[in-house]
Amino acid sequence: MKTSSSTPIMCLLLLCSACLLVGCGRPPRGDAQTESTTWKFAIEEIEGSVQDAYAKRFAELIESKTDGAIDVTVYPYGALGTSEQITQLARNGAIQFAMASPGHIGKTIPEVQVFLLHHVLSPDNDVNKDVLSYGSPVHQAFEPVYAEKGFQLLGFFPEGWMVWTTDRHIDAPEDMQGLKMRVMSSPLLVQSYKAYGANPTPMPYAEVYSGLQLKMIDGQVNPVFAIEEMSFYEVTDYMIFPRQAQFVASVVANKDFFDGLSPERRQVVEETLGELEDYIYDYQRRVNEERLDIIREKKPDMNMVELTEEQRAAFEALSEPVIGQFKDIAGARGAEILDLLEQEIAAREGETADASSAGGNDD
Ligand code: 6CS
Repeated sequence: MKTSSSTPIMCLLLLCSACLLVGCGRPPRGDAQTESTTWKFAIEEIEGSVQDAYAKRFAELIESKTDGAIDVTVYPYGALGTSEQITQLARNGAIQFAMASPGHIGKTIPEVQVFLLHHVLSPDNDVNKDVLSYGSPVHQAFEPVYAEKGFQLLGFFPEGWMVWTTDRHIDAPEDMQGLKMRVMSSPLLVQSYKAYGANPTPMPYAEVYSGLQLKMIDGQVNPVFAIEEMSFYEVTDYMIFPRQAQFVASVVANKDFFDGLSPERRQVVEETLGELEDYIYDYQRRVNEERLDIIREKKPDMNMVELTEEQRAAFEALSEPVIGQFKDIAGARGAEILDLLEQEIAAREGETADASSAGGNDD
C-alpha cells in the first residue's frame, strides 16, 4: 500500500475490523492463557515503516524468549483503524499493545504534547534517544500520566526530523501565511502552525495523499521515511528541512493486561524493550537516509530546502509563545515535565560536549 488510492476502502475495512475485534470480547489477561497466547500489537504506520520494524522485532524477541508460548500479531495501519481508534482499542483491552504517537494521543494525554513543541528537543538526536530511553527520568515522569488513562507506558523513541512537503518554497514565516498545513490531531499542533501564520488542518494519515492531490491542503509534515512510503513527495514540489521537532512515538500496553502479567513475563517484556532501543534508533536513522536517496532518484526535480540557522531562528521566535499555550493546556504537571525534559537535555548535551573535549585532549 504505497498510495492512498485505496484509502476510502481502507477506512471502511478499518471500522469493520475494529468492530469485529471488539466483538471478540475481553483479551487474555496477563498469563491467564498459558498455552500459545496471542498478543495483539497495532501500529500507526504501514509495513516497512519504523513502527513496523519495532513491532516485528518485538514480536520476534517475545516469541523467542518465551519459546513460542506467546505469539505476537502485528496489525499495520489500516488493519484495525486510525491512530485514535487503535489507541482506544488498547485502552479498552481489545488489543494488548499499540503505538500511540503524541501527535494523536495528545488529545487524551495533554502533557505528552511536550514532544510536539518546536525547538525543545536537542538538535543532537543521540541526546534525544538517551533522554527518552526506557526507565529515564522523563519516562518515569510520564508513567503515572499514562496510567491514569488506562495505559502502561512502555517507551518513547524518535523516528526522525519532521520535514515539510509543500506546493511552494518556504524559508520564512511570510511564505507560510495562510498555507493549509495538514497536522496530526493533537491540539497543540494547531497552535504551533497558527503561530507561523499557517492554516493548520488536522486530517487522518490515510487521507493526506488525496488531500494533497486534490489541493484540499497545501502541505504536510512528517519524517522522510513516511514521506517516501506514503508517496507524499509525488504530490508536492518542495521538501523543506526546518529541524524543529522529531517525530516521537510512544509504545503502550493496556494497563490491566500489563498489571496481570506474571513477574517472569513482565521481565521478558521489559528486557525486550531495552533491547529494542538501539535497534530502532539505528533503523530510523538508516531508513530516513536511504529513503531521501530514493526520493531524489524517483523525483529528481523535487526541490530540497535546508533552512539556515538564521531562517530557523525566525520560526523559533514565533514558536516561543506556544510554550505558554502548552502550559495552559497541560497544566502544572505538563510544565514540570517540560522543565525536566529541558534539564535532562541540557545535562546530556553537557556530558556529550565534555566527552568530546576530553577526546580532543587525548589526540
Ligand atoms: O502523520 C501521521 O499521522 C503519522 N505519521 C507517522 C510518521 N506515524 C504515525 C502517524 O499517525
